[in-house]
Amino acid sequence: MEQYRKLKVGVVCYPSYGGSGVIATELGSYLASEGHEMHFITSSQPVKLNVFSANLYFHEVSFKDYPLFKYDPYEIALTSKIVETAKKEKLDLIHVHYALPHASAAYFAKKILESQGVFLPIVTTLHGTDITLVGKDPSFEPVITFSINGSDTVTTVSESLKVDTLKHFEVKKDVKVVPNFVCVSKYDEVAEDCNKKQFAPNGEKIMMHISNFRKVKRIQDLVRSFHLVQKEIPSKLLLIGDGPERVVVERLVEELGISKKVVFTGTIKETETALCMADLFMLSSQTESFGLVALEAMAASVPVVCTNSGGLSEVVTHGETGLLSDVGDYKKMASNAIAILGDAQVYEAYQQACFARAEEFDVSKIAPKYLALYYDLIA
Ligand code: GMT
Repeated sequence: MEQYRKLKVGVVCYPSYGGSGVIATELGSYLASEGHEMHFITSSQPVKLNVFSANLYFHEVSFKDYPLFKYDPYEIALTSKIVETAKKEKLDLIHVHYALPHASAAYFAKKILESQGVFLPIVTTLHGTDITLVGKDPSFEPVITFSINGSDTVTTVSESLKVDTLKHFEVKKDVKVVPNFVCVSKYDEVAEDCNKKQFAPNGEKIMMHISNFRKVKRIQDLVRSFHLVQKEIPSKLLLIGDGPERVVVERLVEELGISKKVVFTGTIKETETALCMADLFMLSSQTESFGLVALEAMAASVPVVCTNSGGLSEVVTHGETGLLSDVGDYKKMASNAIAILGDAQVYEAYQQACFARAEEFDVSKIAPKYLALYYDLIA
């Protein structure tokens, strides 16, 4: 029966660190473990992809450099690779994560395949910055609008991102919301060999932030919050990740005289190995379509202090799993952090609520929603 047939799915995503690539890889890995063939078509091997697992395949997009090219013709190479892989592997459909340039490449590939009598339906998942930051730039907007409308199924990772998508683009499609997810069992497994003492030898509270250190994260705000918190509660701040804003943040840490209490670790591969050390997670973003890392923190039973921007309030329940405040209000973030960390009983209630809420977003509950969309599409 069509409904139970194992599928062959092409997956296009950014292979580097970042929520959209993580979601694509985790979804692919989960569906592969359920017996579906998952074919990743990416510029390099996605950081979390284990190609030695059954049913997971990696098809590298590569192209020859030529002196005439000022810019790499990546989108063309990706289109060709989708066409080649779809025919060779007999893909049932292609799922692209992030509109730019994945949805447009998929549409182009679909049209090429159509001319050869091959049908390849497209699922496009919009992740956030492809809509809220880069996507609405006039230099990209017409292509994004066209490729969203050219996709057979369009999903967003939150209600908030759906609203933004409909606001910024003339979308004629029904946009479905499929929230992001975590594999909660992963967070249970590592908790035991967690070396918190390395950073907090005197029992200090560990406040943590993990991101790509881009401007949109407003890391300076959370550093200023920490500056206030550490005056009241013995604490350390672990800043994990790397990116364009790191130098600016390092300078601010110096200026505030808190260098001994702030640790920059650089990029890590698995967030669970860090989150098991955290007492509180901080996210001060200007906008966040979902805030996957906040959900990961909750899966590790870590309460979240964050801004109330974008889809964060769909993930973090104010007063239960964390506290939200306006973008830029770092003093409120500090008082929120103190409110959670300062009372052991309150803290424990937050911790329990975090894990319970994260379980609602377990991969086993969310991945079937994508699978149902796939089956609808090929029916
Ligand atoms: O936050 C980023 O800059 C990375 C970006 C990405 O493409 O990975 O994150 C977006 O997608 C994530 C996964 O769906 C969401 O959890 C993030 O909230 C979203 N980032 C923004 O909206 C700023």
